[in-house]
Amino acid sequence: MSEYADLPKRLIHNLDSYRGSDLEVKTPIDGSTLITLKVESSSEINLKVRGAQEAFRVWRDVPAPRRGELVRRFGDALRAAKEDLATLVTLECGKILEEGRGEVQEMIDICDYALGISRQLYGLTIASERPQHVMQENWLPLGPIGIISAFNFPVAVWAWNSALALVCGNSCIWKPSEKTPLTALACQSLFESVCSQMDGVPQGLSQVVIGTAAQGEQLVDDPRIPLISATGSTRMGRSIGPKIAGRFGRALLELGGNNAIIVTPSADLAVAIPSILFGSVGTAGQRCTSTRRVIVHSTLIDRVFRTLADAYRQIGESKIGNPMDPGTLVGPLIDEDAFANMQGALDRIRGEAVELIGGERVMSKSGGAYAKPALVRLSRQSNAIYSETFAPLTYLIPYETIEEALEIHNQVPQGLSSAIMTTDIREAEYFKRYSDCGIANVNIGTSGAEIGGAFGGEKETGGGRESGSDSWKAYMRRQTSTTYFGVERPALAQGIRFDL
Ligand code: UN1
Repeated sequence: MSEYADLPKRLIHNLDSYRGSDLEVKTPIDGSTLITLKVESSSEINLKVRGAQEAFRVWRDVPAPRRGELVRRFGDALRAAKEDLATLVTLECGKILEEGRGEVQEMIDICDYALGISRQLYGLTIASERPQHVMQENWLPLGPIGIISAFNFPVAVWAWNSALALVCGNSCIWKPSEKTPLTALACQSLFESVCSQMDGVPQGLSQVVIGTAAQGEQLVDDPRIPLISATGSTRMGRSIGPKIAGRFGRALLELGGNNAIIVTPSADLAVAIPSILFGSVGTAGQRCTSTRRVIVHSTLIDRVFRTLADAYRQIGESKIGNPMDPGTLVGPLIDEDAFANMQGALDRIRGEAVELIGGERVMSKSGGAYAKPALVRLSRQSNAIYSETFAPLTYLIPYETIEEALEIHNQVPQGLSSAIMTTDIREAEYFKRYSDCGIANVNIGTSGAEIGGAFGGEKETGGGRESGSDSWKAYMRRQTSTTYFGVERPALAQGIRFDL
């Protein structure tokens, strides 16, 4: 990857100050080491949290539209750096460049969105039961926000959180995945240069902590951080959730998915097949919204399997490879562990498979973990597929009635994204009512959500909502305020009399 050797240095102004001997950062493209960084010490993190507290005290008093102006400028800086940053995303996490660009676009979009929100941080005025009383809700800044992000969306998910947290008047501390710290440092550099060009922006408004799970846990345990927004596996959520609850902090969790598309007899396959393909093999199956299960009406399952198998064969022949190449659709898995997990999942299901294609290693001399996407046809859903596998691995499961389809659909412990392919309005509405997921699409796949909607899911996905709609409320505290403007002795609520 020597042709990209200067990219990190170009995008990260003070790169040398992060160098060390603790954390080897590799590119999944060929497994070569890009850089070795130092992990931050407990006292360094402590200082950063203190800095974030100080920055918060200044920033919360800056008018929200002015805070929005900073985020707008950051969005403009992202526009200017889009190609470079997208290339670094691809270099560091291995998603194809087209998707790397999409990821940076997602950051730009959320900056635009947050700018608008910066003028809409409003609460309710509520009718009081007492005369000459006014009751209202105030939304106030919360404090330093801890953001823990995953390798698969190394920058966009941070941007969802930080853009909103910043316009809401908070400071941010970001612990990126130890697999993708360079993209985080590049964003940090860009953000700092935008801050330095605007008056009134405090030092330390947004900071990065380089490290592994231990450094993330220090943030999790720190009572000075009122909200931890964490994206990652259900295992990670299960570990940090109780710790945050134990100190009465707030957790915004975006954890594992096990997303399904239901294909009904009335489905238009010209719409369904491309959605299944993108959801299953896009980002090498490493999105939390990736399509893991396709629940197909029994009369169609043969046809759907054949059509998909054909597409998988074409992908296997010429579309797997270096994610920087414009012809590639499927890049590498993040590392050898991910490849081993995929093989483990295939081994567990092999005995139950009616048909199984793909899953083999390709480009074995490349140094990266490249796999053929795998498609597994089952005769029924199996508990072997209840846990999330972050790989291009999709199961086809037959159903007879729409009620049964939803039962199969909701059986897994996760509840992030779901979809139905149908031209029957009754089925579509039935699906939306009974899908237990945070996202339920009709004739659209499970992945690739727009930023304008609230993003997140139920059950083991963690219940958090990020990005659009009213997700900004997670980054603020709600205050109920009742004011009496009369001159008589004020009335008590509930009609209570308390006369001397
Ligand atoms: C993730 O995988 O953590 O909906 C986020 C999508 C993207 C975000 C995925 N917009 O697929």
